[in-house]
Amino acid sequence: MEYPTSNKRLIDWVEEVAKLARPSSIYFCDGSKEEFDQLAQLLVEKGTFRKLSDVKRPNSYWAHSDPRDVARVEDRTFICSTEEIDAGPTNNWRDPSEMKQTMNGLYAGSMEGRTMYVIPFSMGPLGSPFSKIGIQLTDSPYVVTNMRIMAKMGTSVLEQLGDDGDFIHCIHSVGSPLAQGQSDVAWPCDPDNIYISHFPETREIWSYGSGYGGNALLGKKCLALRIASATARDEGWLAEHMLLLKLTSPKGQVHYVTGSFPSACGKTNLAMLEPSLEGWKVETLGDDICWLRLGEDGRLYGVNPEAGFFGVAPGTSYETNANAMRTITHDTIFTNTALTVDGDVWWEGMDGDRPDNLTDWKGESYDPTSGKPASHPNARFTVSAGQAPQIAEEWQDPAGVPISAMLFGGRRRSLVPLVAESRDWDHGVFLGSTMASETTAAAVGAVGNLRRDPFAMLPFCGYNMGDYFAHWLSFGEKENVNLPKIYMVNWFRKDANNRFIWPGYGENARVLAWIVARLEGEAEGIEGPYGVVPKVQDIADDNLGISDEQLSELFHVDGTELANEVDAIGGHFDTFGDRLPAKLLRQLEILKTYI
Ligand code: OXD
Ligand code: MN
Repeated sequence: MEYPTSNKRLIDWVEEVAKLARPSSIYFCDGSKEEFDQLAQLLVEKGTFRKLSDVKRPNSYWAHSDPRDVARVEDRTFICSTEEIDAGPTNNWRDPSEMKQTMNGLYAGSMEGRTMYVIPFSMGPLGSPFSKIGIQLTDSPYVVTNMRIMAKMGTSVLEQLGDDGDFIHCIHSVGSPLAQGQSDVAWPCDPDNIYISHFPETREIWSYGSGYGGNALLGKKCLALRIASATARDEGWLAEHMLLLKLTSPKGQVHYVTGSFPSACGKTNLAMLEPSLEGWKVETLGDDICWLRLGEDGRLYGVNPEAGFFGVAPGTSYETNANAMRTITHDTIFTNTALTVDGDVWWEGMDGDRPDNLTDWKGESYDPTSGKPASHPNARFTVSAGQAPQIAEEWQDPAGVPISAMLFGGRRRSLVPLVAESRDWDHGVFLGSTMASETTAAAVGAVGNLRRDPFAMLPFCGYNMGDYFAHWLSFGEKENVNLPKIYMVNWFRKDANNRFIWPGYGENARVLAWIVARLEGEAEGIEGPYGVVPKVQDIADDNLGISDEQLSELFHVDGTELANEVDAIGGHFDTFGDRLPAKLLRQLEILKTYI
């Protein structure tokens, strides 16, 4: 066959995988709009895609998955380092050669009757020192269409790779070969045999059995977080589960801010915030992943390595996230939402009443009396970031943007203040390493229901998390650096009646405004166990409608609860054994002095 590249490493590998998986043809993706349209048409013919109404949602498609293939599968996600200790206590470990043997068995003939697509893609702006090139081989045209939105892909990436460039090898098969004459299903997969395997030492990703989201779009969680975090440790940078936004004050002060939040803590909403405060502006650079490098001036520079948003649809409305709603009015792929009779999409939490005669996310006629939601709670939209009205113009700057502040957050009904500025870098890293979030909003009895999710990276760190903490601390040990300030935030404090005290959403701009005032040396604060917190008058005014008593509750740290937290952190730290940096234990000792 004729290849559109003379990169021998690439050609040899494509041929090797084809020999094993035995696709009926091989196709190199050029990344063009025509190619996308042709694949979308093919998916419509196969029944995977339904084209939405060109009046309601131009150039958009609806898909629904196999009900057994709806989300990332953490228990089927593996870090395959030579030594188990290098994967650490938070990851599933497998020996690399054993895993390859198992998966070679699964890949044998797994693409029969299908086309193997070759997707050259770049995470990060093409040619930027931040960027990494990957090649994904996949037998899923659904994946190709989503990858075209989520990453830079196609001919320009092949050109960048050149004749001898190296790349991250990514193999993906849905694991559903077709015998001759066998007709296909709309969502092929092999849900009983899913493997999402990472080989950080050889920078490879092997995925089998799932066609969905982070399991199958290998540039995202697999490459840009798990493999990139390990690469970043070796190369001296950071690959983080962070949003990236640009904040402009009424005085014209510009600050770039990142935020790490576990899932279901409003990360996409914050990235796309419409401030409630007059004169403030928020623009988006990224909603999920940020790569950070030190610049020559000693500041930390960030880029969003992705090109699109793969956002959760349910709960998204003009009220909660108007910018997201404006972004997805056209050229969007929806997966596992409900479908309306007039060819539009719908989900729980969308503005207005639920329309009649919906098709649910399983493709069946929806019965409103069933008590079940019409859209899957993890239903998604895939949309190009470039079409977001609030995208910052510099979002693809190859040099990245200098970060002023980093927010670490979680869902905590008590204890953790609305906002606190860490005392120094080590304290900030301590706050990140002890981040926790309540698994469900309805859970009672705080401590027992908490999941520790350090830096919101629990499912995404590609190596031993103790070493990851040490890597973060190492930035504070460098000379001539001017690192961002780290803030802990918590929008989710509740009162005695179990009601949220803080209104959140657009009002979170008040917290951002206080942070800018701190950065500019314009606000004082009060020192406490979590660092410096605002004076309440600096965060609230009469427009907010929260009593002074409630406001002070947002910052109250109860001694008994703090003592319990210190014990819980001790237990959390113990799991890392001798890989836990001593500096973090020192920080725990400091926290104890506040009990
Ligand atoms: C995501 C996640 O999909 O964090 O972004 O699960
Ligand atoms: Mn995420």
